Amino acid sequence: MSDVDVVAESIESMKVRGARDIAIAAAEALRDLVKEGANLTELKIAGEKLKAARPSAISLPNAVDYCIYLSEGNEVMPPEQFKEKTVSDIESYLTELNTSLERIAKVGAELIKDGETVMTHCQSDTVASIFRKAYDDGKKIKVLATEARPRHQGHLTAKILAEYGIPVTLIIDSAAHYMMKKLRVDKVFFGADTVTVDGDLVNKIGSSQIALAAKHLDIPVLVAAESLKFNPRSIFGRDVEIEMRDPKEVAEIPGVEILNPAFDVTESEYIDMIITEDGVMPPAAAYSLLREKYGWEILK
Ligand code: RUB
Repeated sequence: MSDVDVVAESIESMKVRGARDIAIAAAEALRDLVKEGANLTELKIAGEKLKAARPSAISLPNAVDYCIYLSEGNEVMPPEQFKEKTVSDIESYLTELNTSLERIAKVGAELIKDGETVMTHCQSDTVASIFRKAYDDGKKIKVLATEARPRHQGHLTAKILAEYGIPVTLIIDSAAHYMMKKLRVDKVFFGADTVTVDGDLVNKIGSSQIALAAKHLDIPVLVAAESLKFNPRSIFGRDVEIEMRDPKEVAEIPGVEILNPAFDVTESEYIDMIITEDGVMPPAAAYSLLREKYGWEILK
C-alpha cells in the first residue's frame, strides 16, 4: 500500500476522523507525495482516492482541491522547483488552517459568559478549542457532552475536556432534551462537516434532534466552522451525501434491518450563528462567505 492508500484507509476506517483532521491528513499526504517527486497527474489521481474515503465532510474535497490548485499554479516550473514551491505552498496552507482554528477559538470563547453551561455533540476539535480558550480566559464553564452512538466520539470529548480541567458531564444521546432542561444549558455548540450555501449544517447524526430541542427550549445554537467546511458545490443544488456506515456498528440482530446514517442535516432556521475565522455570521451569510472565499475557481 502506498502512503496515500494508508491515509485513505485511515480516513475510511475512522482512525483519523473529524472533518478538520481528515482534511489535514489529506493535505499532508499530498505534500508528502510531492516530496517524493510526484507530478501533477499523479497528485490528481491520489487526490481522487483521498476524496473518496468519506463522503459527508466537504473539508476533505476542499482541502484536496486546494492543494491541487496550488500545484497547478506551479506546473510550469522545472521538477525540482515545482517540488520545493508546492511543498512550501501546502505547508503554508496547513499553517493557515492552524491560524484559523486559533481565531475561531478566540471568537467563539468571547460568546461564552462566565458560569455558563454549554453543550456539544460528538467530538469536534474546533468546539473543543473554543471551550479550552474560554477556560483559559478564566471563565468557569461546565460542559454537557453527548455520547454520540454508535462510535462514542463523545467519550473522547469528555476525556479531552476533563484532562484539561473543564468540568464535563456525559449523557446518552437520548437524554439530551431532558438534561438540557434540567441542567439549564445556556448554549449549544456544534462542529461542522459541511455548511451548505443556504447555511444548513451537516454534522454528526443526532445534531438536528438537539437543535430541535434547543429551539423548543429557547437555547441558542452556534456552529463552529472555518471556511474549509463551506460547500461551494452546493451552489448548484448538489446535495451532500450522507454517509451510511456498517450496520454492525449499531447491532447485529438476525432478521432485523439496521440503518446507520453517520450524519444529518440541521436546517439553517435552527442555527443562530456560525463562528468562522473571520468572525460570527448568521447562517444566511453562508452564500456571501462562499463567494468571497472561493470565488468560483474551484467549482469543477
Ligand atoms: C465528527 C463530527 C464533528 C465534525 C467537526 O464526525 O461530526 O462534529 O467533523 O469536527 P466523525 P472538527 O467522528 O464521524 O468524523 O471541528 O474537528 O472538524
